[in-house]
Amino acid sequence: MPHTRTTAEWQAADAAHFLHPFTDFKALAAKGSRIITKAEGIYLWDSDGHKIFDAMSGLWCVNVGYGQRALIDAATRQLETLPFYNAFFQTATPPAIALAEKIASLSPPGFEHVFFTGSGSEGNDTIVRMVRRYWDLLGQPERSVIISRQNAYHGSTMAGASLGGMPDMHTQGGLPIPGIVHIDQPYMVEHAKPGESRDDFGLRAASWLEAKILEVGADKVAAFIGEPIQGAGGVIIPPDTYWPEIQRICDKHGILLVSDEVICGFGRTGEWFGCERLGYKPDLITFAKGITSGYIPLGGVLVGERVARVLIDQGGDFNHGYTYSGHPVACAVALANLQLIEDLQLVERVRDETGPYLAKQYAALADHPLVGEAETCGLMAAIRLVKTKASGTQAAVPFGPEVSAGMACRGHCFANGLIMRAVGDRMIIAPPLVLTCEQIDEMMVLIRRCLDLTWTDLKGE
Ligand code: PXG
Repeated sequence: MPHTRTTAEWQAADAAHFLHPFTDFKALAAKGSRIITKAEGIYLWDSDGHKIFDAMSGLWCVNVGYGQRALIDAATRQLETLPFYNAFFQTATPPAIALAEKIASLSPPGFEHVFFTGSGSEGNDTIVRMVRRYWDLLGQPERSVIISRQNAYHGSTMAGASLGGMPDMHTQGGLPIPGIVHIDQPYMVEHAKPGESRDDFGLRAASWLEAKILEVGADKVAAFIGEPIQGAGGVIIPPDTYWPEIQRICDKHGILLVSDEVICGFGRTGEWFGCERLGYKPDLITFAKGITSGYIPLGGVLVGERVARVLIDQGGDFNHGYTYSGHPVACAVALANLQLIEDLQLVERVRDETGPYLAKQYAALADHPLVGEAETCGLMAAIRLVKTKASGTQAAVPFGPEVSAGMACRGHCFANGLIMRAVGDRMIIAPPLVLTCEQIDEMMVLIRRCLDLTWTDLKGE
């Protein structure tokens, strides 16, 4: 689309007509949106011509970076051949079939079937209906409760937001829906006891699942759902002991384990799926975002054989699906995207090269006076901003609620051409997987500059 208007004109039209997601409409209308007009590689440009380093991959999704010709050509070819046909009424299109086959070939062993949706939220709605249907078919309809975690993000539909553990979402619209309960997140800063080791904390945090199962009654619990690493909650990386123990508890009680890989899937952690990196074997996997690198909306559920066999062999009709389940253009783009991830060896690069390099650079941030912890896993990372650093046995002191350190830092990032997200006092990144080590160096210069500017602002607080 030609950029025929000035920034002020775009902002005026935006304020007059466009209600943005997760936004205070009035405040944004008064301030004016930032208008992004083009992108290439890992960079964006705004309507005033500023170049911006996109350390968030759009919204955790542009894994192959912007401007990839293979994806653009795949979309164009498919639009010309068959822009749409549905997958209802005993029909299918070649891209949807080929993509289901491809995803099954990339997934951990035991996954052969894929259900397509238009987004991650729809994927998690599908999970709710599918796990309940599974237990119905096994003659245990009372097994309908799904256990999730505080501060999880699983989407914004009624079921997605209910599975999520964001209090600000639950206070609007009568959520959560019935049959969804939450346990605490495995976040040491909030929940560790003084002197507790990381491994011990991981086991204790997993034990909260067993306590909840016993409270609800194991014969009433259908599934547990979690993100391998909580993304929108602030890149909370659990201890290594956490997920294997969660797996053991689910197995012990026969409960389905669901891995929401909307962020962690397709290379983000240095494996194709986050569960492989964190050491567990789920029964179901939700995916979206990185499947098309965000070039076009697509999501879905990978269904492991335990559930698939029951749905297929005993299920009859599964009365669920979307107009865009298996959209041919989205599937064609996804196929080109996965091919590119393989050709560029992005998963291996994140695992062996850029992920370890980022980890080293983040470890070096420990000397900064604002940095409580700086942690990474593959190409996702978080810095916790603190008022006073830990010393000896003394824990770090966080900023009080009156100081918004994260917002202050985010403001400096905006002004310095870097997109880094603030979640409370956690500054988080998830850059495109095509990032090179030289570009990590370039990003670290920007991050340090923004931390220094934030420190200058806040050191008197
Ligand atoms: N699960 C996870 C783990 C997600 O991160 C969804 C499901 C929902 O996907 P859709 O495609 O319906 O948006 C997500 C989405 C943020 C932010 O502020 C994160 C997401 C979406 C919007 C904002 O970090 N993740």
